[in-house]
Amino acid sequence: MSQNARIAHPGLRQKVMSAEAAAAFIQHGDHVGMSGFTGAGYPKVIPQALARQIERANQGGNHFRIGVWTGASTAPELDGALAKVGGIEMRLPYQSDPTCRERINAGQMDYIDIHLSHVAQFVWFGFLGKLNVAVVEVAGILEDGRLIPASSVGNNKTWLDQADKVILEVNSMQPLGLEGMHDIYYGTELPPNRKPIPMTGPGDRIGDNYLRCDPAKIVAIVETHLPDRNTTFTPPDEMSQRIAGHILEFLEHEVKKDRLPRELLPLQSGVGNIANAVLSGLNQGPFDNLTGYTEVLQDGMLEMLRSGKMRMASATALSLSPAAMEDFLANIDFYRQRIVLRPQEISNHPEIIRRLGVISMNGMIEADIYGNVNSTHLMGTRIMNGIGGSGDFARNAYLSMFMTPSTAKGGAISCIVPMASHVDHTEHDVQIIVTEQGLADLRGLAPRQRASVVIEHCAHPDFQPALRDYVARAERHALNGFAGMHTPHLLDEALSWHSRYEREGRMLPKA
Ligand code: 0RQ
Repeated sequence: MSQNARIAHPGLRQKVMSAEAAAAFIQHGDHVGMSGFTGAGYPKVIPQALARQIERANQGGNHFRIGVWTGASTAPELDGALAKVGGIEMRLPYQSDPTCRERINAGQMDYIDIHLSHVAQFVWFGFLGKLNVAVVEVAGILEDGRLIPASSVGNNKTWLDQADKVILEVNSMQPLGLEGMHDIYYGTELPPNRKPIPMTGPGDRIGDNYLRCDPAKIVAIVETHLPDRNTTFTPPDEMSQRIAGHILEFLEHEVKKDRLPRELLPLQSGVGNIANAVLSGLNQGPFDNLTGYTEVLQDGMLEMLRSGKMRMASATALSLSPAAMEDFLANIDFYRQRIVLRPQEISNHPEIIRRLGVISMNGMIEADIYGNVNSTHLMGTRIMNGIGGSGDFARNAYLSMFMTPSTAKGGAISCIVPMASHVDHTEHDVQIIVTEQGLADLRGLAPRQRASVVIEHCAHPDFQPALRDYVARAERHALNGFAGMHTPHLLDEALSWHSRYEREGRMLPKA
């Protein structure tokens, strides 16, 4: 029996076993709900033990594959390990693992890209079938069986509730100071019995500090002492600083126009270096008393909390570099007063995002001249990561911004194109597009006005003449009676930039 003080429930101490023994509870064909969100709070040893079992079974001629459902992206120990042995039949939702990406794009693994706020309710509704097993990392187990959540909450509440069998990893490297930082809301009902979610400010606490799970369902517990992924961010470069500069200038303008209060509105910021740089910019900017209502809390937001620029942040996961993690651990009591970690069905809830009036800032792959945004597919067919929570926020935000460098692959690709090769966020959900060239404010503009603003403010000068020429010819084509003037296009040519890139490695012909 384990003497681990983090497992205070006497009955559950009897369930401690090796990762190999725990993984053996997972069968071929199972749907497995795993914890983990942007490299935080994912199980670290059971997926690897399972991968070894899958590899052995498949070498023996069996066909052992499972469905993997998570909060969002995890790490090499989970997605990477299972994908490498071909153990994932179907993966959902957001992922960012190179091996998963390769297998999905090679047609060897299915992937369903679901809005992050939809995942839990799809499971409650029964839309995805039965959840067989939950594998969830926690920081500890109380004497009464309640669970101290780890560095992410994600869909854990739903996995623990819906799965037939539960396996826990109790990770003693997850700081016990996390206790009290979480807010697990248990008031969600199914339609037609839903009630308003009683939250009016980003820091409101409306739930419990702990996750609940029927101890009778817990079949195995594995003890670990391992760190989260803790990716390092590149320091803001000139490109991301220019993008951040345009956003800051725009926000100041909105305050002057009385369309935003001086302390702005709650900020949501997506994954990656540009998002992080924008927050660093805001940390040096003129605004004080800011708040965050986001899904993933990266270094930039932690810095703002530390400096006092931001007074409160709500998220579903921490995604910190090793240096930021050190600061977080050293000052965990300070941060517990200022951070609330919630289930992703709440951090990304359309009702709350709309009510709070969130300012949403996410990265994109490309935008077209009319303001449709592609966040997920390279050249229209190859998945990069997934839509994540960008759609939850963009459609419901007070202000929805998308940002990207104006070109990619050394200038061979324009990120402003005649027609997006895949659309995640339609022209109806996108208000502001930002590149290092400038910012296009599309609010209140009709499609042809939008095209002009996007090309003149955001496109790289190397691509502006070709984009202007495309629009001029598309309008002539429409005026000659061959197409509509609402969103003029040359349909045979609209995606020719992408197909030329696929053939020749560049979007425009050689001059
Ligand atoms: O490929 O590494 O081979 O060169 O795409 O590009 O510039 O590294 O992008 O890290 O800022 O991420 C949209 C993917 C941007 C991210 C996306 C190539 C480029 C490179 C990646 P290489 P960068 P970033 C909150 C919200 C969706 C989810 C979301 C994302 C690679 O922001 O996943 O917002 N967003 N969630 O060279 C072809 C183009 C390209 C291109 C770039 N136009 N065409 N290739 N690349 N532009 C978080 C969660 O929801 C969890």
